[in-house]
Amino acid sequence: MNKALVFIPHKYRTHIDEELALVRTIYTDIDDIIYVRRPNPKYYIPMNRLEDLKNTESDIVVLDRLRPVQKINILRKTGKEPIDRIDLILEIFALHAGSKEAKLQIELARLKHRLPIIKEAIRRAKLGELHGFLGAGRYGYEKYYRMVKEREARIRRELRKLSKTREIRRKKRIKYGLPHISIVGYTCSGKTTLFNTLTGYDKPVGPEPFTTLNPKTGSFFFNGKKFIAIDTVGFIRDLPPEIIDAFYATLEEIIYSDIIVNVIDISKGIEEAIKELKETRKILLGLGVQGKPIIIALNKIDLLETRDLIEASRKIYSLLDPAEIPILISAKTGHNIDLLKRLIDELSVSGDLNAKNICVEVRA
Ligand SMILES: Nc1nc2c(ncn2[C@@H]2O[C@H](COP(=O)(O)OP(=O)(O)OP(=O)(O)O)[C@@H](O)[C@H]2O)c(=O)[nH]1
Ligand SMILES: [Mg+2]
Repeated sequence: MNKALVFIPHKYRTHIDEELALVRTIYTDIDDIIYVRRPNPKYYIPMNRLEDLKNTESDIVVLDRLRPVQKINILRKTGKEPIDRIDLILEIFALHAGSKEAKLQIELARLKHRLPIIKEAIRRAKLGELHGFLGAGRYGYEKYYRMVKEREARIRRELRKLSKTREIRRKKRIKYGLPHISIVGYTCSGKTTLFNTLTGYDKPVGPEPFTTLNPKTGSFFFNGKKFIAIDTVGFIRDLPPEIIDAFYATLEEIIYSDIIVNVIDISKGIEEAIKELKETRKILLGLGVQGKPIIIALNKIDLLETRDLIEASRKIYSLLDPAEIPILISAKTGHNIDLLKRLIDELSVSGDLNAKNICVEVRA
């Protein structure tokens, strides 16, 4: 049984469940949750808590980015290497990675996250301050550093090869002129469920974050035409840049698609749905997605009462940009999926004008 003692920055207090879901994916138990209002520059963790940590059996989890110097200071003080938010996300990714490419991407992100800590260890060891971390003295660290750099270069070479293969496949698909639909959105919003419903696949779905790490392509027919659907890696708030970099290659599929379906879980309430909308927009913009029609698929409507649904959807519709076209669906029950297909079909031929009329038929 693995337990976590969680330090969480005050800024995450409004969506603590989402952050704790990350912890619960790896740990069976949470020992305690401690809010940190003003992180201590040297240790991050408040000084009055540090002494207790020497005796705890739990892992020290800090749901924030720890600077290398803070990590090493905590290690020196408590004898335990803390896990920060990036370590945690990478751990979850490692659990779910199936394809060779995803595994390499994660290993690369882990190495990149580890390098500054090794550098700091080398610096400290030179000053005679640190012995034994990673089982090494100064020369040991330097050797380890070189090994890590060599491994990093090898992984990059392999990834470049894999990315070329994917590019060739993508070009082939595009050559046949089939419309490409990227299914994007927050983690757990129901992207894979929708992908399965559209394509008839049976890809794993699940309530824990980051079930999907391998982008998957499938096809479906509507109106006698073939469409290509692409399932993608979920987004989260404050997606660490290391991870965006690592998954850029897989998220690239989004940039080359004709239509984007942004799946938003509307069952958790308006506030949450608006947050998901804002976060996903930010990430799409960061990826360079512009000028494409975006379908905002408000998902899991089977979990809401009609009255709440009307209220929530009205509120969200009022926030949408002209390029964002809303539709209410249940990926699980299949409700309005034919309507979604019609919408995709319209958008693929005639832009968004006719498509907008379809959205009037909100709920059959
Ligand atoms: N009630 C209900 N549950 C749904 C619906 N769509 C998805 N779910 C559930 O939501 C959870 C997450 O679904 P996934 O399809 O795995 O979500 P995802 O967006 O692919 O998640 P990641 O791959 O982890 O980013 C699962 O437990 C699904 O069964 C829906 O329309 N209604
Ligand atoms: Mg998924």
